[in-house]
Amino acid sequence: MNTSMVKSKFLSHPEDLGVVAVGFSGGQCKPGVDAAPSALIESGLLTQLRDELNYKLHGHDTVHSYTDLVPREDPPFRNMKNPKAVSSVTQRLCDQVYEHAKEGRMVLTLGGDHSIAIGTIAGSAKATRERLGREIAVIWVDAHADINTPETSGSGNVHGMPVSFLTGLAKEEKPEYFGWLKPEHLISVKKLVYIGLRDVDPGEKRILRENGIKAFSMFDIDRYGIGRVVEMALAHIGADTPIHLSFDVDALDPMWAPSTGTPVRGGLTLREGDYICESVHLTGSLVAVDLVEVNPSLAPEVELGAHETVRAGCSLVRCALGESLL
Ligand SMILES: [Mn+2]
Repeated sequence: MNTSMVKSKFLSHPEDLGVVAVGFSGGQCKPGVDAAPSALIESGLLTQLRDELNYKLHGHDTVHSYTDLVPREDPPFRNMKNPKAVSSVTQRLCDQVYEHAKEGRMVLTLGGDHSIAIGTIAGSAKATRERLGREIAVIWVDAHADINTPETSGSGNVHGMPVSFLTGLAKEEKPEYFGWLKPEHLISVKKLVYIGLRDVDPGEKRILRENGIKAFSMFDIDRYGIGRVVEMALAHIGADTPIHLSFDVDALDPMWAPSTGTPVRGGLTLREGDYICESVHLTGSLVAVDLVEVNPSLAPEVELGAHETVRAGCSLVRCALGESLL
């Protein structure tokens, strides 16, 4: 048993934690984010989850690099960079997450860039449909909406597109370019909630508006406070829905998490980030967590920036998995 007093509503083995460490950075152009899982593990995250939160870990002894899946030639397709690599890595990751989730375990994925959420969310959506006959909700905590389609994206980096593929707003038939995503892998735009947005492209603003997607930006957090925002986000999802939390460390202000590929000022404090994770844990509805975009090699001008970012990431994960202050 873990020490948390919260009873899980949807996991048959809530004390079992499937860990998938994803050393992959192909969804964007800056090397280093693939080193995050090792840095998080070396700083003691998994030991803490085992010894302090009493989880029984599964799959934690390997950091996956997926080098066998990265083709020598991978030219852009529909404006996407490294499309074949990202497609096949996320497809494999989908299977990995699915294998844990179908056993009724909590699943923790350590990224990696945010493109990997295509795989993690697809895997947990499929397993939850099969196991419980339910759709999952997704809480996407991020400075960015990551909902560009290949056509609206300026950069072509797939880490800015995962939500459009997961909601079916972006479609592709060819299996080697995300055509492996089937209806059982997808999520509803109605069960998607953003928290922390502050750098949203014009095309993405249109997509959010046209699809009525619930999004709480930093403006809303300033206006209502983090407590009320999380309450409204959870009310939107509804009490009887399994939750997949996808947390991009760039949601935090660069003051707390400078070592990330696309930092944006004016973000969440570490406590606000922890609070989101603590609150989601308290619902008892959490079935999976992603922590992404920690890049220990990027820490411009900030002494110990990488160390601080890794520490912040560990804190977020521990809070989501049941650590409490008292
Ligand atoms: Mn992101």
